[in-house]
Amino acid sequence: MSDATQKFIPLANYREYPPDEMLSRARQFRKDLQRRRTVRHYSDRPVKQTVIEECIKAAGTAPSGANKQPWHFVAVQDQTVKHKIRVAAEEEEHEFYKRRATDEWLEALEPLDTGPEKPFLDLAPWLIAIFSESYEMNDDGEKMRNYYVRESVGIATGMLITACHRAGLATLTHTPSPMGFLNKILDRPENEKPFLLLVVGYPADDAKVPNITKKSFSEITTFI
Ligand code: IYR
Repeated sequence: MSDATQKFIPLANYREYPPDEMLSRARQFRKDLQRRRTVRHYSDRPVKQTVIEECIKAAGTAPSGANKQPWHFVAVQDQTVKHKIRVAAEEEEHEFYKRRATDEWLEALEPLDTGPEKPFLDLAPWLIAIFSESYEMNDDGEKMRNYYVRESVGIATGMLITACHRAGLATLTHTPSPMGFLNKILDRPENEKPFLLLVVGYPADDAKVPNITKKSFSEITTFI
């Protein structure tokens, strides 16, 4: 057990694998992640809260600037709250598709076939709203700023998506813009800014995904 009065403690839980096992684990994990697709067609089949809890706990292990852990996750399964989120998101999305988006942006989205209607916000069993905290209040009521907030919350979100995938759940990183309505609906304080809305659940039986590919390894990598 760690003693909270000690400044440093031994690195107790690190595990080394023999080189061939290291490679096979890396390869296996890569192959498993390569199966992940962003899903927009969901089933309404329920998913146990304990699974969502485990995935959020996994996300909470993420590294963060000065270990400030500047994130908060609101996991919503309540139908009424999900519907409120849908209505507010669709309002913003109608504006986005009708007015805010540039032609270039709409052209970039064309392969995804997205639009202002977001039925998955009602259908999917879980919506996880991820908030980033640019500052926190200390016990004296002073603002204490956080550091590398977007990087930290981005890493935690990546880990959350990965945890959901490993559990056999599909996700959609949804970013209605602006997302201020999430503070109101979910009653979050002023220091929390919505980062994104993660839709989580089983894919619909007839779920389809866009016929798009990832960049090649050589395009994304340079070894020196
Ligand atoms: N937020 C809108 C538009 C949208 C934008 C990007 I960049 C995407 O990768 C996908 C969608 C929507 O959710 O439809």
